[in-house]
Amino acid sequence: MGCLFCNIVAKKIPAEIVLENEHVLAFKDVNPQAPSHALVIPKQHLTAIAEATREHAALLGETMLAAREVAEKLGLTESGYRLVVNNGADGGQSVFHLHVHVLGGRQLGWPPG
Ligand code: DGP
Repeated sequence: MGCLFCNIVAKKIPAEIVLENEHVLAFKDVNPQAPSHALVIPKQHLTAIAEATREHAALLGETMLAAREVAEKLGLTESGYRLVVNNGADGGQSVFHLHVHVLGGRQLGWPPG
């Protein structure tokens, strides 16, 4: 079956797409933790931020800029939002294709649970 998020990029698994360009895809999280919750992923498979090297610098930049654009599209720029990257077991990562969570639409707590 391969990687779940690679299958979403390949449109083999449906998702509610918020933004797509040459480098990244953004779609609504299937299990939202806030009124607005989207995921931004590089189309190129990268397991986790822990696996990133300088070679991925441009791709990571594209992913972060896309997260900013997604937040704007979701109407979160004025009220504020949070970008989250979970890494590994203690970080709570459950899908091993790098993704940036874009969360907003309510007051978010700190520190996270
Ligand atoms: P993380 O725990 O940081 O690895 O987040 C993975 C997120 O992916 C989690 O919030 C739920 C979401 N997710 C898992 N499977 C699917 C899916 O098939 N479609 C969509 N849209 N989101 C998914």
